[in-house]
Amino acid sequence: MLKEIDTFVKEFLKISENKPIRIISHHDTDGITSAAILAKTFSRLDKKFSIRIVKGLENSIIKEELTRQPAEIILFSDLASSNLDHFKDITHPVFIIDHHEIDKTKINKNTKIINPHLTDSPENNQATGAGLCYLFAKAISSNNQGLSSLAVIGLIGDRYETNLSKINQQIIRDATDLQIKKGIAIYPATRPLRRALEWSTNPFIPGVTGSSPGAMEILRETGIPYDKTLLELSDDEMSKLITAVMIRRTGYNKADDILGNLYILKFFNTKEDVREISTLINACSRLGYSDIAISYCLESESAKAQALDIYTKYKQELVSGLKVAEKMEKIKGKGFVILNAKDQIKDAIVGTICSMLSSSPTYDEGTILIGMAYSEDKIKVSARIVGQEGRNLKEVLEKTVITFRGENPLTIAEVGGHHFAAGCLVERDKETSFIEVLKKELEVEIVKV
Ligand SMILES: [Mn+2]
Repeated sequence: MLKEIDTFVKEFLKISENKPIRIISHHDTDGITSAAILAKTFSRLDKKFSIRIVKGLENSIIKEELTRQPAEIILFSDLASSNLDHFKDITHPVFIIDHHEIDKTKINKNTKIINPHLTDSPENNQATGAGLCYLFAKAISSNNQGLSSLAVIGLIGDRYETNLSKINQQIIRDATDLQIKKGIAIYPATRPLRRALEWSTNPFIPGVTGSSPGAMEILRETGIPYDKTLLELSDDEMSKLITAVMIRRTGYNKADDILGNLYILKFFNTKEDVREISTLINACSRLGYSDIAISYCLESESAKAQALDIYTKYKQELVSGLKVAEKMEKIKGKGFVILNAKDQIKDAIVGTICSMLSSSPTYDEGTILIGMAYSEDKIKVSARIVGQEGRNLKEVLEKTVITFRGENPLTIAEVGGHHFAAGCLVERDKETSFIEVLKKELEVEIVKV
């Protein structure tokens, strides 16, 4: 793949000579770190550029961005592989650095793409958007090797660490500031455990998450000093802690999920847990502060202060949101649960809350969890499934919306997502009628199974 990247770089530099670059990237951690790597690379080259971060590539966005051609050079990162239809008739090249599924037959001569799926060894070349942007940067200049830290953050953000391809191993080797330690996936590994445990929402530890006495208790029980960090634990302490957490999580669906490597990176000149950095970036971006997230990636001190502020509020929202969700009265049916949080849970986190609940032992495998939260004059609907098997959630919501549209022809409702996680927005004044249709759809689906 490195050869393909070299060719791509040459072409890109030639075409973008004397022209500003328009970077369009995805709003998750991988997309943000991708954009940050590109930004740093272009500023080192003294090139003019601008950045747009998007949640998804809607038709209108692509159309709007393409009008910048030919004055600007368009470069997509961590997205666009599935939007090739839109580039069918373009007369100027667009550049894409992405790792998502791609339909080779739709590539034309003006779409220049780096994508592991297009190489002769997709397995070995498996990488994240940020990883590919890093390789792009390194092909431009070996001085960019330090940007491998951002690639590692993207890697953790997209959960690629469990199965490291050859290319990913190489990126990790390049990151000389990175330290890896075997352990339990509680983060941050660099802060006192009494705090890290209390704030651990992923994994969720019953009786400990959100409870200061609960966090103290588990440490007392294992004989670990309260202020020790995960990183400082001896092997013996680490295994005691793992056992204690596992006992509390008995019955959880993905029990072995809690084991994993700790990734510690020197960032802003201090040791930071990469999982924490990744969550922080994701939180800022999802809450609408992608500019702060990118500046944070580029180690701006003022952005760091703002980012930490946003992140603290985000964590408080999560912990209180989980408590609200636990206590809340739910609409329960056979194989499904609807949590209509109204304005008690923020729309930006209702999906995350559902994901967390979907790994709790409270519900049977295959149960569909639907979270609903007000989002101004709309309602955000998020669907998750408990465990690894069950019905296609995108289809469930799509069918619901079709029926709902029958009764409300003017609805704005549109479904996004995939098999295991889907969502939609619906008008707030149609709350009751939407829930009725949704319930019917969930019940119908059960009968069919
Ligand atoms: Mn990605």
